[in-house]
Amino acid sequence: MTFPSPHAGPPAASRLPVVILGAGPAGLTVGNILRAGGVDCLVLETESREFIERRPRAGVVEEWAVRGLEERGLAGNLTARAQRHAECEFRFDGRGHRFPYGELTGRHHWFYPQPALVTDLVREYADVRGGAIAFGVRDVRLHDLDSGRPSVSYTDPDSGERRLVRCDFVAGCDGARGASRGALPARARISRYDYGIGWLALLAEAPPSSDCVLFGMHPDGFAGHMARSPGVTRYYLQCPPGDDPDDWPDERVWAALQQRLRAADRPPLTEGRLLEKRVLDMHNYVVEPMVFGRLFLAGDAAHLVAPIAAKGMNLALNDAFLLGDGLVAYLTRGEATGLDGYSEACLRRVWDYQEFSQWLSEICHGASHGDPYRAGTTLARLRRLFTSPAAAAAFAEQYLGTAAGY
Ligand code: RFL
Repeated sequence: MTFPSPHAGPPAASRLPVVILGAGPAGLTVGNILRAGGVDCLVLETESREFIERRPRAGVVEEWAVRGLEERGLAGNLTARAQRHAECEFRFDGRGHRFPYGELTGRHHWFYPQPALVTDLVREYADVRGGAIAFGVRDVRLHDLDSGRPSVSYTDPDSGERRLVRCDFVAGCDGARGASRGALPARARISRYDYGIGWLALLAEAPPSSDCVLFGMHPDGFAGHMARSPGVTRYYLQCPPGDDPDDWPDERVWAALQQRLRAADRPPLTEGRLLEKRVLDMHNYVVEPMVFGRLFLAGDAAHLVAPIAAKGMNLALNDAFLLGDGLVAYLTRGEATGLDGYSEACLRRVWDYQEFSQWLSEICHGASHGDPYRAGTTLARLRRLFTSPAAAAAFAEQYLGTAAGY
């Protein structure tokens, strides 16, 4: 793919080099990279700033992603405040089995709530680097993506007027239900995988009950525990897809969590008020390629990975680094290599993480499938992590995303 030379001179008011859809981790990281590179852009976001700064989601950030943020001046608060984790624990056979992946690799995870990262990124973009951003926009539409002069239109929330912004590139970072996915042409290949299970995603106003991630493999179903902050902990409970969160009063939730994460050699969980209860129908998808004319997809707009292995935000950041750097190289120096290779470079890590999530899903859910054969092979996989150094090293590498190349 090649692009005509970027046009010279300052952009007119209704014309910008890049319009970014979505102020999530992907869009804000792209925006920050563009601003640091001296490229003008506009971020369009359907929600309010207050809303995106509070929306609870991810918390596990991989070390290479933190390094990428650091290199771009975006990790100051994260490295000062986030916890580091170098172990996880599998609970099965009524016991806790500690897995020291840090010891095996010399690497660790960072735990930093997604709303904290989004708050940092939006502050840096809008308040420090002077980036333009419009919150609360409505009815976002993409136009002429296959031409050299695409545009984006939207309704301004204050005036109710339609606005049109012409640009050179559209960065589609507006998540799983944004306008970018709605604008995909028929040639887009969308691969989807349904796990056939649900997860009740919970946020508890309670301190973490362990200093590491807990994976509970139980015949009743999977249960998970992940620290978010000293006072808030994320829990997951496997449930039927489409289950109603109202059928899960707090007492039922805590009884199931205590049961599925029980280990004779560990204290019971510390309980607290449940701040969030939502059922996720677990599925993954990948859009290929990730570029359609002048539309470059990044993050959940391009690929979704169920939160089993805590990979989604990390993939969004990887895309954003590659897209931000590629756009700056092209728009300031006319170098098209980064943009030309963007889709392929992203998709290698995307597919690797998709496969790992499937593999980990089998470990998490095999014991409760009701099929003794699957329960037997699941237990064999789990035990192998503690009996085979080669299997342990492979797991640690995939869990941390530290392979030498993707
Ligand atoms: P986001 O964060 O969804 O941001 C997209 C933004 O676009 C806005 N938007 C629009 N803007 C303009 N025009 C439109 N038409 C628009 N439509 C929507 C939205 O309001 C939003 O602000 O996508 P992005 O940037 O690609 O980031 C992806 C991550 O948010 C996602 O992958 C992670 O949250 C996934 N995930 C996890 N990932 C990890 O790496 N580690 C974790 O520990 C982890 N835990 C999780 C998770 C996702 C979860 N849920 C909610 C599915 C835990 C959970 C429960």
